[in-house]
Formats: sequence, C-alpha cells, structure tokens
Amino acid sequence: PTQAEQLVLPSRSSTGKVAILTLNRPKALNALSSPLFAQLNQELEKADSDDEVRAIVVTGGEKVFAAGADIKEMKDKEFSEVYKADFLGDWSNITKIRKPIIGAVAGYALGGGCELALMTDILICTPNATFSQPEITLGIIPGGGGTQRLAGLIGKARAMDLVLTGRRISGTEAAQWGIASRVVEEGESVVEAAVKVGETIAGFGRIAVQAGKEAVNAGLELPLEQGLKAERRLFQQLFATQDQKEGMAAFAEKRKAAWTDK
Ligand code: CO8
Repeated sequence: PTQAEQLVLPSRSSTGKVAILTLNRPKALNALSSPLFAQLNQELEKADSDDEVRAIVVTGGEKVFAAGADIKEMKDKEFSEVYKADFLGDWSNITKIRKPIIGAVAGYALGGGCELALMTDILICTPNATFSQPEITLGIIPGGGGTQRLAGLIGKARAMDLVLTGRRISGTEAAQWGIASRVVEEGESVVEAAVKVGETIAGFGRIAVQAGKEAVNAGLELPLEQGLKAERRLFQQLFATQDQKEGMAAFAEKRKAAWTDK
C-alpha cells in the first residue's frame, strides 16, 4: 500500500523480536474499516510466519485504540450484502495466530475496538482508557465476539450491563474486572509496557510459549476434564523437546538457558 493507504503501521522493537502493529487512522479515531482490518490480518500473518518475531503488540498508539467498526461504512449496508459477503467474518482471524499477541490500549476501545482488544492474549491499558460496547445505541449488538467473550471473562451481570446499557468503564475498572491484566501508571507509555512484556516472552523457548497459549485457549472452549487432558498432553509432549532438556539442565547447572526452539 502507498503511504496514504497504510492503515496499519508495522514496526519492530529494538531487538527485532517484538512486532508492533499500530492502527493508523487517527482522523477517524482508528475506526476499523474493512481495508484496515484486511491490512491488520495481513500484518499479523506476516509476523506469525517470521521466525525472528516472538510476540506481537497490537495497539493504536498512546492516544486512541479504536472507536469501533467504521459506522459510515456500515450504515447503508443491507442484509443480503453483509450475509453473502460474510461481513466481518475475517475479523476473528486474529485468534488463529500462534504467537502471543499483546494488546496495548490507551483512550477509546469502543465496540469493535473493545472486541479487538478482547481477542488479544494479554491486554495492557492506561488507567483512563475507555472500554465500552456502545452498539446498543446504534440499534445493533456487538458482532465481534463481545457478548460471548465478555460473559466468559467478567460474568453475566457485568456483560449484560455493558452490552445492554452501553456504559463505559475505565482502564482501571477493566483491570479490576479481569479484562486487562495490567494497567500502566498515568503518563507511562502503554506501548513500551506492552513491548516489555513481549520481550520477556521473547526470552523463552518458542515451542513452550506456543504450547502455553494453545493450552489456555483450548481450556476456554472445552469442559474442564478435556481441557486438563489437552494441557497434560501438551505438557508431556514438551518432554520431546530439546528446550525442556536445556531448560532443566540450565536450572541444575545454575546458568541461563540457551533455547534452540527445538
Ligand atoms: N466509525 C466511523 N467514524 C468514526 C467512528 C466510527 N466508529 N468513531 C469516530 N469516528 C470519526 C467521527 O465521525 C469523526 O469524523 P469527522 O471528523 O469526519 O466528523 C472523527 O472520527 C472524530 O470523532 P468525533 O468528532 O466524534 O470525536 P469526539 O472526541 O467528539 O468523540 C467518540 C469520540 C465518543 C469516540 C465518538 O466519535 C463516538 O461515539 N464514536 C462512535 C463509537 C461507537 O459507537 N462505536 C461502535 C461502532 S459499532 C461497532 O463497532 C460494531 C462492531 C461489530 C463487530 C466488530 C468485530 C471485531
């Protein structure tokens, strides 16, 4: 894409191990248009298949995450059109990415923006970030997994409260409710904090990291007994890796492990 059409800016941390994908439609508060999401999916896939990249940060920068799906793009759409084209069907592709995705949220994460944040693996935000599902005010409901993921994360009462009233919660509340795992100090860079988490993950063996993500995600979809079984299988399989031998040998020899990702 040309500069003008670059709706997602890819960059790297100083070590090159963390890919940073920055939503770039500042004039529209990073409203998630179809072309923007297509570029995001492309960049996610590129990062996922790049051996140098160990973790991915998805952010809107230090001012705004995303004020939702693009209302202007949606407003005149008809059922026949959205149904046939499976409108927004590719918005959940992000959940197929194997590497850890860290969401870094400052400012508005509304509607589809909130849902995009919910699809990341680890969510970090500023204290005064704003999370909300305002779809009800537009005559619709969340369509990017908000009703399902919120209910699982924060329970029925709070999910209903957000979905049926469109009420806003702050980053601090989002962390108290378990939507976000960390809140940065006021004035601290949320992107830098997310990159730091990415670098920590980048310091571990890639196979174990991938298995950890897979196990947590499997458990979200399975009854407990099957989830525990999935976890145990992955755990046992890691004994077939060189990294397990290396990690445990390094502990015994009181040295730093040298992972080979094998
Ligand atoms: N879509 C399109 N344009 C937007 C959007 C949006 N969601 N949000 C803001 N913009 C545009 C505004 O139209 C404005 O453009 P212009 O300058 O051309 O008029 C520009 O961004 C700046 O916005 P405001 O002037 O409104 O800025 P304010 O600071 O006054 O207000 C708000 C900021 C409160 C965020 C306000 O813009 C707002 O309420 N925006 C809409 C929020 C919303 O309702 N979002 C939900 C959208 S529906 C949705 O996301 C459905 C998701 C379905 C599936 C998702 C799958 C993951």
